[in-house]
This record gives sequence, structure tokens and C-alpha cells, in this order.
Amino acid sequence: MSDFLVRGTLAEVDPEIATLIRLEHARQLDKLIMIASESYVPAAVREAEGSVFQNIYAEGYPHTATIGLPEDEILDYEMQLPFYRRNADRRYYKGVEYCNLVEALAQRRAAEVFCPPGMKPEQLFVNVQPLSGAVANLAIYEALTQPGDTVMTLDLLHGGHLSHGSPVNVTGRRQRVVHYRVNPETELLDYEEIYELAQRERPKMIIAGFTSYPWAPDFERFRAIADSVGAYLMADIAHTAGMAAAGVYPNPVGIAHVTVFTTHKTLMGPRGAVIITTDPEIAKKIDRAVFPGLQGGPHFNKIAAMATMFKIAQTPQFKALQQQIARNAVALSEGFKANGLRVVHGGTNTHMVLLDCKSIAQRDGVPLMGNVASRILDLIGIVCNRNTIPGDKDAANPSALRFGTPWVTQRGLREDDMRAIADVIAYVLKTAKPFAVQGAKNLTYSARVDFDALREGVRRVSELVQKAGRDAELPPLSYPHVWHSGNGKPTVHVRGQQAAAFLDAVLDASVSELGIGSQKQAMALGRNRVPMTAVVVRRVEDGFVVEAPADQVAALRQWWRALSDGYVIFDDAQLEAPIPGPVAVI
Ligand code: DSN
Repeated sequence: MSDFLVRGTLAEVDPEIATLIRLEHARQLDKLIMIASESYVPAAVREAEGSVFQNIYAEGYPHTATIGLPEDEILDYEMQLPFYRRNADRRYYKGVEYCNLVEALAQRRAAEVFCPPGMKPEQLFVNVQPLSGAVANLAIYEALTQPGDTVMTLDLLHGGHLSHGSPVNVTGRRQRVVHYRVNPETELLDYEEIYELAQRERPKMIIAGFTSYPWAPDFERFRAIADSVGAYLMADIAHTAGMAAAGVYPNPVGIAHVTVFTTHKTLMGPRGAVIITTDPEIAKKIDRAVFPGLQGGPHFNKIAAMATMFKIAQTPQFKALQQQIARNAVALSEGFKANGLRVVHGGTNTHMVLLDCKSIAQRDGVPLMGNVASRILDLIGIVCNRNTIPGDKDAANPSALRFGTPWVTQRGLREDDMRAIADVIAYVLKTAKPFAVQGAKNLTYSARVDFDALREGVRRVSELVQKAGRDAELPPLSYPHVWHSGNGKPTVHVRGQQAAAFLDAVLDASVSELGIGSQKQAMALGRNRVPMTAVVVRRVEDGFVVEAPADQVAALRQWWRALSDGYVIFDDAQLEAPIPGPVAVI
């Protein structure tokens, strides 16, 4: 193998991917990421994940002798390595002496983090091999239920998860699924109703765990309901594991029969999952279901990174961060309410807030919907996701937005900043004029906002981004998003297949017939076709170069980029009429 292939840097071997990584890194830091299930994984964890443990196959599990060992005994290499050389183990490959120790360490640290009062870490059985939350959930179904058994979960439209029995997921086909729902008045879990449903349906397993329900459940009550019908209780704390680790959210370990979580959300670790039980018989079934039931070789680089993550999760800084994440979510929720917007489920005591877009803008009976609202917020630099809420009819047309505070809290933003974020979201989205277009099958909901409000939104979000600061490891660069003014470039270049049609729509004269090298004078049109500035449009090989007065060029570039994106109002009288595009406005 050539030296180049073994030692070449990414920039040398694959500059294209190296550039995409830099751009993605810049995007992550130039915007406010408020995806509730994301966080900014610490450099130390990423270093472990990028390590040579990536190279190793190690199907199986560490020797049973490591179960329950404290950290200093796991790391006693002088004893561990002779033990390994002398004894058979539970792996199918040799060369796994350090993998064994890494896995045992990840298990031990997880057990220490999630050990409930009155128990010892050695009483917890931890599987760190699931490659993702969905696979971990499936492994639990496989371990504790038979196909066709009834499983009771929160309805996806009310905050449940795809892998909790959605008909489009294997779990929904494997099991008979019955859903509990939130109370339609309070939008809160109603334990009386959950109890009654359990009595009627006699499930084999009940899942307490949510992807977009923002209140911590009462795990004791769920366990009592499960016990009343002889069901297993599975707690899925994928979203909130970091908060549970820090004592900011109830820890279900020791209450639920089995607890599962992903490691990359509030825990801020690698993408993977962990299953914990305090029952040795259940532990054996879980281990068999994960490997060889569903998976082959575990990803040891991730397991190493998990071990580092669990070390970080034991620090006072991690605990303080999780507490601030929760305080920030409350401040965001209060900020929305102060702007007259409806917070779904009444608020939050986790890291997540759901905002009912229908409460923000309506026009001729058409509400603002989650998809278009999330696109508009992305344009100003706030990244969130559309989400269903109680009352929505199907997952394809969610009427809400889900926001999470982990990432912005990691970057140092506090309660005042959350109120500023709520204000800017309300300010921009309140200018929205929604409309619906009939497609071949369904209505498509869209909306356009006021350009000046969008520009002001960008300015305010940029201020927050500056305040949040950047990662020292990242060289200065910027995400080439819509708002860059062009760094003083004296002309605007418009290109793309639709360039001529676009310019015809946004100028008072047609340029479609211009030959290469010819030019034409025209007026660029502002909102409602009010003349904005005189321009000279010249046809070039790959589009058009537009000259405008020096003090107008940057504004023209931003206006046209926004028009090409399609979410600002061009003509109030023809709100729905699309402008041809997209085009590149450079
Ligand atoms: N996709 C995750 C979320 O955003 O909630 C759950 O798996």
C-alpha cells in the first residue's frame, strides 16, 4: 500500500470531501442549530470516534469476568492482558484485548452515570453495541415480545417515535400496536386513561418515551400500570438521556424493566445507542437480540467514543450544562408565549419546545404550517424541524415546529438569548402570508414573508451567532448562504437554466432575446413591482451580468436571492404566483 494511501491527509487524498466537511462545519457554526435531537459533539469524543478502533472486528461481548468490574480493575493492564491470553472469551476474533477493555469501560461508566440511588453500578447490565436507537428498540421488541404481541406506545402524531410501532416501521408490522394519546384539553399525558387502555388491551409491553412530548413522564406510575397487567415497561429516554444523567430528568433505570437511549442527543456522544436493565435474565435476552440477533460486528470506534462521553457526563460542567439547557427551554417557551404564540402541551420541563404555527399566521382560513415555517427560519439562520402535534391529521402536513436548546446552550447562549430567539422568530413569521396550492393529490401549504422582516431576522440571528462564538479549531470561513452581500463585488451575476425567465419576471423589460455580449437597460422591480433601481443587463456565456449603482448592488443581490428562494412577497396581489427559478445570484 502506498504511503499516500496510508498517511495522506483528507485534504490531500480527497479535497472535495475535505471542502464539504469545512462547509458543513461552517454551516453548523454560522447558524443557530435548534434541532432537538442534535448537539455539538466535543472534540475529544470525535477524536476517539475517528481512532484506529474503527479498524477492528469483534463480534461477541467482553469476558463475563469484566461485568461489574470497577474502572481501576478494568484498566489494570498487567492483570487484564494475562487473563486475556490464558482464557477463552466471548468473541469470534483474536486481537480484541483492548476492545474488551474499551467495551467494559464504556459499560462501567454508563452504569455509574445511570446508577439509581440504593443500587450499585455492578447491578446494572449495559449493552453499548446497538448501532442506533431504532435498532436498539427493535432488539428490545425481539428480546421481550413475540411477533403479534400487543405493545402500547404514545401515538406518533402526539409525540411518539417511528420505532414505537408506526405502521411504516418494522415494529408496527411486527407487533399489534395500541396507542395512548395526550388529553385533548390539557395536551398532557393522562395516566388514568393510560391505565384504562392497559386494562382493556392487556399489552405485553408498554413504552414510556417520546420524541416530541416535552414533559418528563412519571416512570413510577408507568411501572405501576405495567405491573397491573403483567407487562414489561420499556423507557426510551433517547432525547433526554443527558438530562437524566445530570439529574435534570427522572432516571428510569431501576424502575423500568429496560431503559434505552441514543448517545448523540443531549448526551453529546457518538451516534449509537445503549440498553440498560437491572434484571440479569432480561440482560441475557437483550444481549442475544443485539448480537447475533440483529447485528454483526460492533463499531468499536463508537464504543470508545461512548466511553469518553460517559466520562464527560460525570463532570460538574456537564451537569451545569444540562441544567442550563432546561432553563433555556423554559425561557424559549415563555418567550413564545410573550409574543402571543401558542406553545403546544403548555410548556416544557425538558430541552424541547413545540410551537403551533397555526397560532402565528392565517390568511383566508389557510394557516401557516410547519414545513414552510421551518424553511423560512432556515433562511434567517435558525435550524429546526417541522413536527406533528395533537390535532394534526397526518405526518405529511405537520402544523408545528420543534425546537431544542442543547446546541445553543453548548455555545453559551442563556435565557435572555432564548427570549431574543423567540422574538425574532415571532417577528419574522408574523409577517407570513400563507396560501395553499392544489397539487395532483394533495394541498401544498406555503407562505411568503416580508423581505425587510427577513433581512432584519438575518441581522438579529447574526448578532446571536457572533455572541455564541465559534469553535477555535475552525479556520474563519463562512457558509455561503443567501445573505452574503457579495464582499463588495461590483456586479451581480445571475446564472442557471431559469436565469432569463427569472430576470424577465423581476425587471421591467425582457432580456430573454439578448445575444451573448449584448446588453440592455432596465429597472429592477421591488415589492409590488415598484421600481427599485436602474440596471444594465449584459448576456454572458453562462447567464447575465447586471450592473447597478454601487450603493444598490448588495441590496439587489440579497433581494434577488430571496426571490429565487421563493419565500418573500414579490407581488401582494399575486402572492401565489411563483417566480421562475431557482437561479444562482452571485
Ligand atoms: N430523529 C430523532 C428525533 O429527531 O427525534 C429521533 O430518532
